[in-house]
Amino acid sequence: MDLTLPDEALTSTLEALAADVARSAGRLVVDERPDAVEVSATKSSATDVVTVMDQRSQDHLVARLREARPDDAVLGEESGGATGTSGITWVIDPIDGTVNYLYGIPAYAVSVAAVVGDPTTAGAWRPFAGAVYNPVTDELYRARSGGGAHVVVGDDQRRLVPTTCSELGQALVGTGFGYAAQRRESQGRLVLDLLPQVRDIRRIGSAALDLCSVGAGLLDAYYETGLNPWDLAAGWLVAVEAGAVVGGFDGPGEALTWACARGLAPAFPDLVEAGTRTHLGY
Ligand code: LIP
Repeated sequence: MDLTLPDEALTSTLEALAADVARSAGRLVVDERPDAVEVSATKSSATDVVTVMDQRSQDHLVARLREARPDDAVLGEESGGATGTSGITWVIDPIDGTVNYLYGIPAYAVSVAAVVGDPTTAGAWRPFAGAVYNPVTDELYRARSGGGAHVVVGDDQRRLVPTTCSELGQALVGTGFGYAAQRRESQGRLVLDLLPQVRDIRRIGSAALDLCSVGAGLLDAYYETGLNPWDLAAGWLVAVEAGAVVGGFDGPGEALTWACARGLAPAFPDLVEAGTRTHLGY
């Protein structure tokens, strides 16, 4: 699989495009949020919901990306992507943290990443430009390969730096749970194993924001099983470009995605990989 990255000029242009469209879709989902957000459909289970605004945000992103980059493919969480010929695919989550959006919990984001390779196969792709935008806090996380990672809030831009945590017992760890009850039971058993060995657990509800939080030093580590490429694409790049370590069994993917401060590797990945094998049978 050819994972050669575009040159610096194009990478920089596509980072700016990712930031711009993530921000405009984020404004849409906040400014036009219905007073009573309704569930328009369910997917893998009765609690895996889609709202009208998830689809509107995706339609907005696809239209903007197709207009700017007609030869690129688009892979999104909701219906309506696009095929392409350029070798570049946009991997988009129109609202990551949909349940938080439904309940009005201010921890959801629009996630947009340009990648090379096949994003449907773990280990066969990598992001090179991307942005994660929380429209409630107005925090825009952005990154490109070799360019570092930054957070923009209003007119302020700050370079992201992970924590210097190097002791598992001191680690504040983020994680998440799937939409299927049986998977949640297994994930719960894994948390039971971890809890006595780390500082504490945080369940924010958005993998994209969790990964950016490791890059920003708001969490020391994060892991989750069952993620889709759109949940992790841009956050993966932000965490790596900030200087954190990110991985999984064959790279970040559905089987397992983890991220941590450099000082916590290999202790943290070894712990969550062993726990995932034990409780989730990988
Ligand atoms: C969510 C992820 C989160 C996970 C949730 C859900 P969605 O994505 O960001 O980490 O725990 O189960 O998958 O469905 O809101 O795009």
